[in-house]
Amino acid sequence: MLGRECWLRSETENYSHQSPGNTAGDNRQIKIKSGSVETNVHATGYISSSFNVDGNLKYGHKVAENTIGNIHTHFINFKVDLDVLGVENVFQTKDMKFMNVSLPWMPERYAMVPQLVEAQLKTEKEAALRYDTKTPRYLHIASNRTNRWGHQRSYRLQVVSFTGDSLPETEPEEKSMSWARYKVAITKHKDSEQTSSSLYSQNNMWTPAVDFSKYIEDDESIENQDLVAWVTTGFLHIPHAEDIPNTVTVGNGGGVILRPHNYFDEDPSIHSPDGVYISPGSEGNCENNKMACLAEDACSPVIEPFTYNGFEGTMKFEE
Ligand SMILES: [Cu+2]
Repeated sequence: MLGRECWLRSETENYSHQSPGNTAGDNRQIKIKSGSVETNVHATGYISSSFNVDGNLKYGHKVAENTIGNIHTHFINFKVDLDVLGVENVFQTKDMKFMNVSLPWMPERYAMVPQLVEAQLKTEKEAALRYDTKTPRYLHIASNRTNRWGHQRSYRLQVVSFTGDSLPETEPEEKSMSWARYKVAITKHKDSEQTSSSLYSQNNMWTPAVDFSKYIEDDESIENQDLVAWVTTGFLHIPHAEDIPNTVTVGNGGGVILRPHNYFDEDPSIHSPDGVYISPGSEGNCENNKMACLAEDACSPVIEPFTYNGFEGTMKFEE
């Protein structure tokens, strides 16, 4: 089956940073027909740089004559307002733990067997997963309705991120990006909590227009509520020679993938109209399996050899 996707791409200018950094971002949203949606942001544009003076190399690498690329961080916060089969949802986590189990066919021998660990986090404070803590590997917005196999229908938030420390909370400026304290935070949807930050926060970082941590302070119940997930991604940028002339996009980004997880009864893309089913014995059938007929089916069209006779006869210059 063809892995067809829908890509939406846009460019932003000068997204907000903890320290001045690159001046452009490449935003992508990819819709995949298995029901997944991936959204990510990559940095590009000119690096954060400064004039190289003696002793400056502890702040970055030299990338050109008299120029160093200053180390800085990129933090990106996504608001994921997801409703799974209606607005009444719960926040579920899944992971595994090893259990020492006696082998049924050899009871005196033991083996470490991975077992499923599931939990439901019930309040906003519980569900504010701090960046410096170990968090479960699977995070889900789930419905209490079940699929054909009896499991809660959910969408998984799979976070792609290489963020590390943000500013310490003791720094007064940190309040303006307090969303970076959490890898993921789940809040009850409120019309007054539209965004995790504000354009105006950069004008007054000490008493910012929006302080995200306040959304969590009231510690409301997130059980069977309309939920919003706030996802922090990003990376540490140590500019290097290959960031000249422009920041490399590859690997310099962060994003989140929303994946159906027991939401369906099977992979829905199997019902795509362009799906092809090849039954045993029909491997050589050219109609369904084009790969079987590559010898007959040329990949590129046959085109007349290219000839060029200059501009003679096509352009006339009058004296
Ligand atoms: Cu950067």
